[in-house]
Amino acid sequence: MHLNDPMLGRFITVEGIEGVGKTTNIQFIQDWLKNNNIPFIQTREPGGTELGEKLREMLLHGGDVCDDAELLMMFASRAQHLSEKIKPALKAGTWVICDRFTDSTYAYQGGGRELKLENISQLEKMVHAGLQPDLTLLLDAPVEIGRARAAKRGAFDRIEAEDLAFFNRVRNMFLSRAKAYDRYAVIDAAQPLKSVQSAIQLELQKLMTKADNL
Ligand code: Z5A
Repeated sequence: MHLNDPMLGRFITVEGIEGVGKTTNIQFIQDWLKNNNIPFIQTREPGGTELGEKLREMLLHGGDVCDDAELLMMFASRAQHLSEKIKPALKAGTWVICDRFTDSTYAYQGGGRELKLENISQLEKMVHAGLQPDLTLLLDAPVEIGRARAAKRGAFDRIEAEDLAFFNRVRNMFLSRAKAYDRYAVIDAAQPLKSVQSAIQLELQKLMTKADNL
């Protein structure tokens, strides 16, 4: 979403490779919003709606899914999510915190799977032309660190089972997009959690100041 449009809620997305601390830090963001009396919803992709959660289950734990089907399922989940949940919340002035969004599609299906970026861009235009996050927090850490943290959780899902080269392509795509778009804030997620959260808090304060000045 653009800061000067009439939708009042702010749209925050949290991105990064697996294990960098998205879930942990989304909890921190929720606490910060509560302390600042800002109404919000928290959601995730793929998922966030009944249809999206069914697609998520098939994507992460189903059998074989070919690369093009994977791409289209990510956008099918997103189209439903935007229509049913994200846009109504933003229109009502509610902030939305979303665990992953279209930047993940560029990173995983574009970078990781090496699908054509023009096709992703076409789908992005079809599904959410004119709507982008106000702030994208990219939690960045070397792949080895993220994987070691994620491994503590147990068995890998269908996408997590990819190799290091795949996740390095994913990370590089996130970093190259962060250079291209001002809405990104890159947070060094290899630091101790307290330092990560101080950096996130600074970004939230900047966003709140911009929203107050509208
Ligand atoms: N996907 C896609 O391919 N295309 C798309 O368009 C979209 C998604 C939208 C969804 O997984 C999968 O879908 C994902 C991309 C794909 N697949 N992969 N891989 P997800 O987002 O639900 O899950 P995930 O990325 O695998 O996240 P995760 O493993 O749950 O990790 P996390 O949420 O980033 O990390 P965490 O659970 O908060 O932290 C992991 C551990 O590290 C935990 O023990 C923490 O206490 C610890 N931690 C966190 N921060 C720190 C610091 N700073 N220091 C030390 N320890 C820490």
